[in-house]
Amino acid sequence: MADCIFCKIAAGEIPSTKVYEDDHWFAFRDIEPCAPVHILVIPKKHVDNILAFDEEYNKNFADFFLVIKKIAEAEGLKENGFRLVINTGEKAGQSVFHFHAHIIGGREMGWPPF
Ligand code: DGP
Repeated sequence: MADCIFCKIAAGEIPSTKVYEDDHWFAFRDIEPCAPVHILVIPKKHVDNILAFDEEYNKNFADFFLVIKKIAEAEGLKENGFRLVINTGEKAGQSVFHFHAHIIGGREMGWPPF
C-alpha cells in the first residue's frame, strides 16, 4: 500500500534489521526496543489490523504462529518464553496501521501489561 512505512520496509525500500523473511512474512527489529529482544512480524500483504480481516484475508495467516515459533527459537527465547503483543486500534496503542505482532523477550515481564 502506498505510504505505508511497513510495506516499504517489507519491500526493502526503507532499511531495517531483518531477522526473518519468507514468501508471506517479514520480521525485523523494532527501532525502539523495550526488551533485549523486540521483533516486529508483519505480513507482506497489507492489512491495517485484525479489525480489517475477512475470511479471505485470514487464509494468509495459516502459518502465523509457526513463523512466530521459528523466530522465537532462533532468538533463543524457548527456555524463558516471550510475550506476543498485537496492538489493535489507536486507543490500544497501535501507531502503525499495517498489522504487526511484537515478539518481546529476554527479560522478566509483569502482568497486567499497563
Ligand atoms: P505499535 O505501537 O504497536 O503500532 O508499534 C509500532 C512499532 O513500530 C513501535 O514499537 C516502533 C516501531 N517502528 C515504527 N517505525 C519504525 C521503523 O521505521 N523501523 C523500525 N524498525 N521500527 C519502527
